[in-house]
Amino acid sequence: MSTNKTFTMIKPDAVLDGNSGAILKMIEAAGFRVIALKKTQLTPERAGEFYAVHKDRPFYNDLCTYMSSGPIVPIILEKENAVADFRTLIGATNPANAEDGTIRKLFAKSIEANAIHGSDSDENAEIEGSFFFAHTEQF
Ligand code: 3AN
Repeated sequence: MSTNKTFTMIKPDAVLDGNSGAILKMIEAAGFRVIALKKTQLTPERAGEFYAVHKDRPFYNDLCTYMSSGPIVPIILEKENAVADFRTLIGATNPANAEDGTIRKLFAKSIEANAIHGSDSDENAEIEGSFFFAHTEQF
Protein backbone atom coordinates (compact mmCIF):
# COMPACT_ATOMS: atom_id res chain seq x y z
CA MET A 1 0.00 0.00 0.00
CA SER A 2 1.29 3.48 -0.85
CA THR A 3 2.13 5.65 2.17
CA ASN A 4 2.05 8.91 0.15
CA LYS A 5 5.34 9.86 1.79
CA THR A 6 8.85 10.11 0.51
CA PHE A 7 12.24 11.05 1.89
CA THR A 8 14.72 13.47 0.39
CA MET A 9 18.05 14.95 1.33
CA ILE A 10 19.57 18.09 -0.14
CA LYS A 11 23.22 17.09 -0.59
CA PRO A 12 26.40 18.97 0.47
CA ASP A 13 27.08 20.55 -2.94
CA ALA A 14 23.63 22.15 -3.09
CA VAL A 15 23.61 23.23 0.58
CA LEU A 16 27.09 24.80 0.36
CA ASP A 17 26.15 26.62 -2.86
CA GLY A 18 23.18 28.23 -1.08
CA ASN A 19 20.60 26.40 -3.19
CA SER A 20 18.56 24.82 -0.35
CA GLY A 21 15.91 27.54 -0.43
CA ALA A 22 15.47 27.48 -4.20
CA ILE A 23 15.21 23.67 -4.15
CA LEU A 24 12.68 23.69 -1.30
CA LYS A 25 10.63 26.27 -3.19
CA MET A 26 10.47 23.94 -6.23
CA ILE A 27 9.48 21.02 -3.99
CA GLU A 28 6.62 22.93 -2.34
CA ALA A 29 5.52 24.44 -5.68
CA ALA A 30 5.21 20.87 -7.01
CA GLY A 31 2.64 20.12 -4.28
CA PHE A 32 4.73 18.37 -1.63
CA ARG A 33 4.07 19.15 2.03
CA VAL A 34 7.00 19.22 4.48
CA ILE A 35 6.46 16.74 7.34
CA ALA A 36 9.95 17.03 8.91
CA LEU A 37 13.08 19.02 8.04
CA LYS A 38 16.46 19.84 9.56
CA LYS A 39 20.05 20.71 8.71
CA THR A 40 22.71 18.26 9.89
CA GLN A 41 25.97 16.58 8.83
CA LEU A 42 26.72 12.87 8.45
CA THR A 43 29.91 11.24 9.70
CA PRO A 44 31.52 8.90 7.12
CA GLU A 45 30.23 5.97 9.21
CA ARG A 46 26.63 7.25 9.20
CA ALA A 47 26.86 7.94 5.46
CA GLY A 48 28.06 4.35 5.01
CA GLU A 49 25.06 3.09 6.96
CA PHE A 50 22.65 5.18 4.91
CA TYR A 51 24.11 3.91 1.61
CA ALA A 52 24.78 0.33 2.82
CA VAL A 53 22.82 -0.99 -0.19
CA HIS A 54 25.65 0.34 -2.40
CA LYS A 55 28.52 -1.09 -0.31
CA ASP A 56 29.79 -3.35 -3.10
CA ARG A 57 29.67 -0.65 -5.78
CA PRO A 58 32.98 0.93 -6.94
CA PHE A 59 31.77 4.44 -6.02
CA TYR A 60 30.76 3.56 -2.42
CA ASN A 61 33.81 4.96 -0.58
CA ASP A 62 33.83 8.19 -2.59
CA LEU A 63 30.08 8.54 -2.05
CA CYS A 64 30.47 8.20 1.75
CA THR A 65 33.34 10.73 1.76
CA TYR A 66 31.34 13.17 -0.33
CA MET A 67 28.09 12.75 1.64
CA SER A 68 29.92 13.47 4.91
CA SER A 69 31.92 16.40 3.48
CA GLY A 70 29.41 19.10 4.40
CA PRO A 71 25.94 19.84 5.72
CA ILE A 72 22.83 18.17 4.35
CA VAL A 73 19.13 18.94 4.68
CA PRO A 74 17.06 15.76 5.20
CA ILE A 75 13.31 16.17 4.64
CA ILE A 76 10.22 13.95 4.86
CA LEU A 77 7.55 14.92 2.33
CA GLU A 78 3.92 14.04 1.76
CA LYS A 79 1.90 14.05 -1.45
CA GLU A 80 -0.28 11.61 -3.36
CA ASN A 81 2.03 9.28 -5.34
CA ALA A 82 4.96 10.90 -3.50
CA VAL A 83 7.82 8.50 -4.36
CA ALA A 84 7.25 8.40 -8.13
CA ASP A 85 6.31 12.07 -8.47
CA PHE A 86 9.37 13.14 -6.51
CA ARG A 87 11.71 11.02 -8.67
CA THR A 88 10.21 12.76 -11.71
CA LEU A 89 10.77 16.18 -10.09
CA ILE A 90 14.46 15.49 -9.32
CA GLY A 91 15.37 13.85 -12.65
CA ALA A 92 17.95 11.23 -13.59
CA THR A 93 20.86 10.29 -11.27
CA ASN A 94 23.34 11.60 -13.85
CA PRO A 95 22.48 15.28 -14.44
CA ALA A 96 23.70 14.90 -18.04
CA ASN A 97 20.62 12.71 -18.58
CA ALA A 98 18.20 14.75 -16.44
CA GLU A 99 15.18 16.34 -18.13
CA ASP A 100 14.98 20.12 -18.48
CA GLY A 101 13.27 21.73 -15.49
CA THR A 102 14.25 18.97 -13.03
CA ILE A 103 16.10 19.79 -9.82
CA ARG A 104 19.18 17.84 -10.87
CA LYS A 105 19.25 19.48 -14.30
CA LEU A 106 19.20 22.88 -12.61
CA PHE A 107 21.46 22.27 -9.61
CA ALA A 108 23.52 19.04 -9.88
CA LYS A 109 27.24 19.21 -10.65
CA SER A 110 27.99 15.55 -11.40
CA ILE A 111 26.63 12.02 -10.99
CA GLU A 112 28.04 12.00 -7.44
CA ALA A 113 27.40 15.62 -6.41
CA ASN A 114 23.89 15.46 -7.82
CA ALA A 115 22.22 17.96 -5.46
CA ILE A 116 19.45 15.81 -4.04
CA HIS A 117 18.35 12.31 -3.01
CA GLY A 118 14.91 10.79 -3.51
CA SER A 119 13.71 7.46 -2.08
CA ASP A 120 13.07 4.76 -4.68
CA SER A 121 10.19 2.95 -2.90
CA ASP A 122 7.62 3.45 -0.13
CA GLU A 123 9.53 0.94 1.99
CA ASN A 124 12.83 2.80 1.60
CA ALA A 125 11.12 6.16 2.21
CA GLU A 126 10.01 4.87 5.64
CA ILE A 127 13.45 3.39 6.45
CA GLU A 128 15.32 6.52 5.32
CA GLY A 129 12.95 8.95 7.05
CA SER A 130 13.34 7.00 10.31
CA PHE A 131 17.13 7.17 9.89
CA PHE A 132 16.96 10.94 10.52
CA PHE A 133 13.69 11.68 12.34
CA ALA A 134 11.85 10.33 15.38
CA HIS A 135 8.08 9.89 14.95
CA THR A 136 7.60 12.78 17.40
CA GLU A 137 9.36 15.09 14.88
CA GLN A 138 6.95 14.30 12.02
CA PHE A 139 3.87 16.50 11.61
P1 3AN B 1 19.46 7.85 -7.08
O1 3AN B 1 19.99 8.81 -6.04
O2 3AN B 1 19.11 8.53 -8.37
O3 3AN B 1 18.41 6.92 -6.56
P2 3AN B 1 21.30 5.62 -6.74
O4 3AN B 1 20.47 5.21 -5.55
O5 3AN B 1 21.56 4.62 -7.80
O6 3AN B 1 20.70 6.91 -7.45
O7 3AN B 1 22.71 6.13 -6.22
C1 3AN B 1 22.83 6.75 -4.98
C2 3AN B 1 23.86 7.83 -5.08
O8 3AN B 1 25.11 7.25 -5.43
C3 3AN B 1 23.57 8.83 -6.20
N1 3AN B 1 22.67 9.87 -5.81
C4 3AN B 1 24.96 9.35 -6.52
O9 3AN B 1 25.33 10.38 -5.61
C5 3AN B 1 25.83 8.13 -6.28
N2 3AN B 1 26.09 7.40 -7.51
C6 3AN B 1 25.25 6.58 -8.19
N3 3AN B 1 25.84 6.07 -9.30
C7 3AN B 1 27.10 6.59 -9.31
C8 3AN B 1 28.23 6.45 -10.18
N4 3AN B 1 28.15 5.68 -11.26
N5 3AN B 1 29.34 7.14 -9.87
C9 3AN B 1 29.42 7.91 -8.77
N6 3AN B 1 28.40 8.08 -7.91
C10 3AN B 1 27.26 7.44 -8.16
